[in-house]
Amino acid sequence: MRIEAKPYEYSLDLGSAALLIIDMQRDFLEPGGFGEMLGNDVSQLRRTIEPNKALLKAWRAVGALVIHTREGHRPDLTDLPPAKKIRGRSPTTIGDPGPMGRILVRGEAGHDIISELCPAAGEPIIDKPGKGAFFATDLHAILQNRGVQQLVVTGVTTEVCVNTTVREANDRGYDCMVVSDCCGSYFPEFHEMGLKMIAAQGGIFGWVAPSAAIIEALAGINMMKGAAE
Ligand code: TIU
Repeated sequence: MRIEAKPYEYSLDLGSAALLIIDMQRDFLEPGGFGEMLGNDVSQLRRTIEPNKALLKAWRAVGALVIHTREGHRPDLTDLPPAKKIRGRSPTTIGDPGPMGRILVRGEAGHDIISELCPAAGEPIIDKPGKGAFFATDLHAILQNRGVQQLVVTGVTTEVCVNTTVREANDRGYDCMVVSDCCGSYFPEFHEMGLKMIAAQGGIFGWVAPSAAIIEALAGINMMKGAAE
């Protein structure tokens, strides 16, 4: 399956591909959450919800693997590096009571994935303590066990957790395609540069494509499946 992408077309093989949705969590995206509390404009992230919903629906329809991630920590904060706790000098930091429970703590409401993209039964959820989804998680093992070599990556934020994860994946040998309108940053210029950094130098970290190009290709598969049934 050929997808129009930057820097050149991506050859998607659904049998060895996973859709990896990064950190679409209430604390980052919802008004009144941790992200907004820090003064960020959550509308920059919320514009990714509808494209993610559409891509997720199309991806599920062809029966390919979906994996979700969440950034957060153990309730006792034993996996929270002191440097991460104090960085930013904010009066409210990770583990403190926030607008939607304790901030970025597993099991709290704000740590949950937004209802629009709620994981379905059987879709692995990776709880990660860092920005990259490979650090201190079993993501690589899960991908290896499922024979995954290609990652279609969406989520927030483009320049932080999406970029970090794609760089980690690239070094582990995965071919990543980042979905431009399904990623977002609180800072539009970082989003734009974050995408450019992926596809620069002949695809130094991977490919970038809009969701419409992927959904169109997936629709073609569903049409063929429908005709065969
Ligand atoms: N998921 C993710 O990107 N975590 C962040 O902390 N992002 C920020 O942009 N702060």
